[in-house]
Amino acid sequence: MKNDIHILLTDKDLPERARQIAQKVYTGERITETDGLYLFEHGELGYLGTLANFVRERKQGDNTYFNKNFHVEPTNLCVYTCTFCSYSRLIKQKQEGWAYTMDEMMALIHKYDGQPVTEVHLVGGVLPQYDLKFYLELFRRIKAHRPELHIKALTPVEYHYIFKKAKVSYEKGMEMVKASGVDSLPGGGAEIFAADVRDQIAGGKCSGEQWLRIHEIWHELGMRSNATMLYGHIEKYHHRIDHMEKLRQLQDKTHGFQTFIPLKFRNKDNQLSHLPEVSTIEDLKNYAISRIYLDNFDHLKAYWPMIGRATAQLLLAFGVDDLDGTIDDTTKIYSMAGSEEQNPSLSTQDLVRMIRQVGRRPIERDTLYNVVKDFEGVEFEEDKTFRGYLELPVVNGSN
Ligand code: V47
Ligand code: SF4
Repeated sequence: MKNDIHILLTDKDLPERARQIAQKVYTGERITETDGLYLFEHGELGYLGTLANFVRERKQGDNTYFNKNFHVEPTNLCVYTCTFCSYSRLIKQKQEGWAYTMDEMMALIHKYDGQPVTEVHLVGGVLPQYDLKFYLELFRRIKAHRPELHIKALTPVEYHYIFKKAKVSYEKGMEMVKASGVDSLPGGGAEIFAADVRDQIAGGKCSGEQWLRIHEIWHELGMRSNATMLYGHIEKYHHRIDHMEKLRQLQDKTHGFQTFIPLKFRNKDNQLSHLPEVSTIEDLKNYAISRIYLDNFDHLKAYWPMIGRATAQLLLAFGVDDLDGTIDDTTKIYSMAGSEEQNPSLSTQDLVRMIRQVGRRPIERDTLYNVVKDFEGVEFEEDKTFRGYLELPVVNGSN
C-alpha cells in the first residue's frame, strides 16, 4: 500500500493533470480549488484512494482513533426548519418531541457515573427557553459534578441564537461559555457555507460567515473545535470545495480545528426526502478528496452512526483515521434520518475489532487526541470468531 503513490507518479496512462496533482500531494504542495474541482469531476476511485491513503499515513501512520462518549440531546423541538432535518419536530408537533429540564439532563449525566466515558457531546434543537443563562448553569453543574468529563457542547447555531437573545457579543458570549466549563465545540451546524445553498436548506439560522467567526473567536481563546460538511443533497461540487476552502483558510489562521467530519445527507422523513442519497462510491470519493484538500487538518472522522459501520470501516482506506465513539445509543439524529444504525452503540471491543480487521492500529483517545489506551498487542478472546461488519446485512438501510 505504502508505495502505491509511486505507481501513480509514473503511470503513463494517467491524464497529465491527474499526475500533476499526484505529484503535488507527494511533495506536500497544497492543491488549488481548481485541482479540487478536477478531483471531484474526474478523479477515479482507486486514484483518489491512493492519494488520500498516502496523506493519511503520512500524518497518522496506521493509527485509528476512537473515544468513549455519550450524547445528551436537550430537545428535538426547534425554531428553525432546516429542510434536511428529520430530527426536529416543530413546536406545534410537540407530541412527537421532547424537551428535557435541567434536572432531567443532569440525571442523564449521572447515569454515567462510575463509567469510563471521557466526553459528553451535547447538542440539540433550538428553543427560546434554553437561553444563555440556562446553558451556562447546565455547563457549570456538569463540571461541578464531574470535572474530568470533557464537555463538547453546542454549535454556532445555538450560540448565535442565545447570544443575540441575551444581547451579548460573540466575543463576550464565548468567554462566558469557556468560563462555565465548555471544553470544545462540536462541528455541527456548518452544513454548506455558500449562501445560495444555505438559504435553501437552512434558512434563518446563522450564516456561513457567522459559523466561521464563532469558531475563530473560540480558537482565539485557545480552545479547539471540529468542523462538518453536509453533502449529497442539492449542493454542487464547487460548493463543497468552497466550503473546504473556507475551513482551510481559517485553519491556516488559528490552527484550532482538530478534525473534519463529512456528513452524508440521509433522506428519511424530511423535506428533502425526494432526493436520492448518493452512492457509497460517492461517499468514498468525497472523504478521499476531503483528506487531500484539507492538508492542515490533522484528522478526518467517519461518524459511524451516520455512514454505517461497514462503510466507516471501508473509509479507513480512504483517508479516515477516526471513527468517533462508543456513543451508547444516546443520539437519535441519524436513526430518525434513515441511517441503518437504528441503535447506535458499539463497545470498545467492537471498535477495536472493526479497526484491526482492516489492518489498522486502534487507539482510544480523549477529545483532544491524547492517547488514553493504545490497543496494539492487546488480545480479546472473542476476536478469533469475529466475522466482521462487511458480512452483516444492512438493516432498514437505503443504500
Ligand atoms: O449540523 C442533520 C447533520 C449535524 C441530517 O463534532 C444530518 O465530533 C445527514 O455535527 N442527514 C449534527 N446529516 C451532528 C454533528 C456531529 C456528529 C458527530 C460528531 C461531531 C463532532 C459532530 O447533523 C447537523 C447536520 O449537518 N444532519 N440532519 C440528515 N438528514
Ligand atoms: Fe433545528 Fe438543527 Fe434541525 Fe436545523 S438541523 S431544524 S437547527 S435541529
